[in-house]
Amino acid sequence: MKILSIQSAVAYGHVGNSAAVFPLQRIGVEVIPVNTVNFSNHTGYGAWRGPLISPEQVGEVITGVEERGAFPQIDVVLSGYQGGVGIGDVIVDAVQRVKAANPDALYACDPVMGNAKSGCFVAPEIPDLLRDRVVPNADIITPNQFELGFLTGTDPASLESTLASVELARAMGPSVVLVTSVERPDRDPETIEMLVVDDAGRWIVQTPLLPFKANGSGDVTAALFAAHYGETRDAKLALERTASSVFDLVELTYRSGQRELQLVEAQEFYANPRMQFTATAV
Ligand code: PXL
Repeated sequence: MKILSIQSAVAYGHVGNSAAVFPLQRIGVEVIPVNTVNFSNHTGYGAWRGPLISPEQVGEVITGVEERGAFPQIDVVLSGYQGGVGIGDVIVDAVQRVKAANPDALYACDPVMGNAKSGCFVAPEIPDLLRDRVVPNADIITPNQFELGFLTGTDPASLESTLASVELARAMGPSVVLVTSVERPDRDPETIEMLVVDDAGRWIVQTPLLPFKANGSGDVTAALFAAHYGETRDAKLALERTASSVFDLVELTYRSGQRELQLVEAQEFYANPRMQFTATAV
């Protein structure tokens, strides 16, 4: 399995490609990382240094990869946080060129905008760009419930309204929607849920709620799900593997008392997920 991953990179800590690449490599995926920013650290600290990489420069790197003859072997294109406007068009263009070289390739888009707690944490133009130009070209999207609401102009809360919003999102283009944090009002308050819908069915999984949110956990979730789905085309299995690995990663991080994901420490949890959670059909 080969994944072209177009995301941010940070020197200190783990978000974007700096969160996605190692877990993918650890499960045996050959990753081609193309970086869209080169920051010192994630923006959650409120201060950071280092450049955005211009859309032209990102496009140049992708074209160079194409010139090596890599595109026919790419199984999945993965994108996440978009540092600035302009990158979206570069990603869509790369997706179209990869699909021309390999019609079976999938595009997995994590439409990073923000979350219910913090609101929108990307540049104000990004959400419209994701909705109007990027998501319609995706096969897989991995929004949280807040992002799903923005993409579809709805306010999903209950399981029923979340499933309805997912169908609106699927009508925009993607056939696979993973909602990475479902917080329905009637859930067990000690749990958090992830939900996946594809052409074959709809599944939900509960994991214990941890009193803690580590930046980058969504990036690992999107990357592992894209790899497992790309490999198996089995949404239930991909969901269970992803939930298992990400829960153990975040729990290990929580127990460590560190702010940054303990990405390397948790390596066994990606390679051999414990499969401690079973998804149920909904
Ligand atoms: O986790 C998403 C993300 C990606 N890239 C950068 C970020 C963040 C979130 O904080 O700051 C640079």
